[in-house]
Amino acid sequence: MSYGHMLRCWIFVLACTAAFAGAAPDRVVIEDFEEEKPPLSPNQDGGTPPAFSIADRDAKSGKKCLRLEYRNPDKGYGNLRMPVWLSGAEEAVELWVRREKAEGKATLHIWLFEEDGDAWLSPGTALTTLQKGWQAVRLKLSDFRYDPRGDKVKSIGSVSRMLLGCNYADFVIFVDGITFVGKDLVAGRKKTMEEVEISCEVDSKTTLCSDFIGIGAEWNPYVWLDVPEEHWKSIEERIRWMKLPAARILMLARWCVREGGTFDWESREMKILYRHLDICQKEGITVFLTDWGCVRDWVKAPGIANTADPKYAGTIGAYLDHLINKKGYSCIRYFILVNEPNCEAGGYEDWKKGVLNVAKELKARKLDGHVTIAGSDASQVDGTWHRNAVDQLQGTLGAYDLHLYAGDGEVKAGRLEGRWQNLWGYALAKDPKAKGKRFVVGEAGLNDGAVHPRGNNNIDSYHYGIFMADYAVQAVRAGSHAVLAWMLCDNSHKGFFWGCWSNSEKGLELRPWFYTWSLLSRYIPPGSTIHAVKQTSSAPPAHPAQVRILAAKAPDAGGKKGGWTFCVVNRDTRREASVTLRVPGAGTAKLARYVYREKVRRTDTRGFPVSEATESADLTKGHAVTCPKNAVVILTSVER
Ligand SMILES: [Ca+2]
Ligand SMILES: [Ca+2]
Repeated sequence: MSYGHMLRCWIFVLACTAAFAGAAPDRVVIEDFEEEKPPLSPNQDGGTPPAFSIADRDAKSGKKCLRLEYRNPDKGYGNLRMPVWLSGAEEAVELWVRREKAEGKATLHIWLFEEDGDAWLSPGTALTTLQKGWQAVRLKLSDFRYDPRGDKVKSIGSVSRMLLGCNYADFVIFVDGITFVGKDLVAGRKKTMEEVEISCEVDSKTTLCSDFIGIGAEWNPYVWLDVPEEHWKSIEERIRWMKLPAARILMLARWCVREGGTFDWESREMKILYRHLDICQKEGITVFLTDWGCVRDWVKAPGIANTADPKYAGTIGAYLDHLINKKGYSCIRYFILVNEPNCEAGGYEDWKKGVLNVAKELKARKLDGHVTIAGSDASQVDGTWHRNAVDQLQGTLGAYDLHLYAGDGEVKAGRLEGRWQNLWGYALAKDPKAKGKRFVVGEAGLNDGAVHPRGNNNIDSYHYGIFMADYAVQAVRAGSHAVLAWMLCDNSHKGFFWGCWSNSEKGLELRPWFYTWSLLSRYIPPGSTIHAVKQTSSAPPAHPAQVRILAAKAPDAGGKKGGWTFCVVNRDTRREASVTLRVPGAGTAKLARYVYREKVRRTDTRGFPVSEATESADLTKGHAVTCPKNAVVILTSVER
């Protein structure tokens, strides 16, 4: 064959390849190990990850490659992690591997982990069987085994990390050119990175919740820590700026009841409680007063045997009478018997008896028209307690409340909304009067990183502000009338780190999540109506938009039409969202725009959020707003 003929053949082959280019899979190198610092870190999973370094000779692609030196521990594994993302078009992972040495059963695995912890495991590559020199290892995603370790819902599009998994025996290998392969992969990955366009139509006829109470917080009396006067002033200023609509407040019978059933209304603890209630009364804050219980050692009160003891209800009746009638705290609108009674009341029957006893007391004292009993207040939405409370105490409970510290995976995936819908839905189905009752998330927080009851290791993170906004949006869209964060201020308990700000010893420092929580607290006033939002998005189905929107209409007041507040939560960490908000018939509005993003957030000298702009919006036509990736935008025409 002449050289010319060979060349013609090659041209023919290239032409054919070009003609069938649509059928040839794309290849995208996701890591070539050309940087001094590879994006790898030990995976904290109890194994012993390999030592790794960048080798700057004999690379397969580019100039450098990765060297792994693995010493197999007794546990038989060690993993390195690196961030990756999938567009849905990936069909295989390829990598180059060159063996320096490998013992016996030495094996390399590739793991793909979803954000919620579900995993996908590749077939193993037995390193001793590899030929000498660089070898291509091709792993088809369809051969990966699904390992349900997270929420047990397959969503390969949410994969956020890859592990280089080392197993069974010592080895030293070089790795280069980790590549995804797939049909139309380049276009798919490009599409996945593009800004998502979301069109939202607020359905002003469909009401998800009316007569809203508000986004509030737990604010327990400062009986365990001394708070300097200037800090009291700052705290009051913050509460006032937040227009805090609702607070759940701890109360103990032992603070006022004495041996023989007498009362001391001027005890140190009661005086501190009054100070909190004074502020609530002055600021118009709805109080959920919670008698924390009488069973556990630190809450036991003289003369009270257990939750079912009529003396317990008698004491509660006496102090409510004192607080409301004598002291004038009409802000106490709800009473909760025992914090998380599923854990702290001494059993369901005792608690049920206790609730009925308290109801009788309130009636006898003519307080039943003023104070509503809320319950069950069970922790982690204990379904049995909730259902029993609905079934057996619906004639007594005027509001339903439950606690839930949610996992970030559940919230990010948008499943929290359905969970609250189901819980409130049970009450709506079984209690004919539930439509007129309020549904309250009595304690809301993040479970990941929680050190119950003291704090959460993520509380200082930027992410906490995203999580809590997303939690609130979903819980409210599910029909909750109030979402109370655990908690407002670290001064409430010694050594706690759960608040919107740290305790006085640590300088009362505002945490990032104060930003979103305070805006939701301030701009969704009591009496608001929450509307359904019809959302359509340009995102590909394999990579749905992780954007949630809350639309709240404030009540008309003083002859003025109530404004709108929109909260847009973008959980997508790669894509901005361009959101067009439309409210048919709403006309124009001046919308102040607040943006919670990681790098820059506008605040005043006190640390309170400041809007980035105020824009004239034609809501009837549609108003477009960009929400950065992994951020929250709050738009409001509510004036407060
Ligand atoms: Ca390389
Ligand atoms: Ca999953």
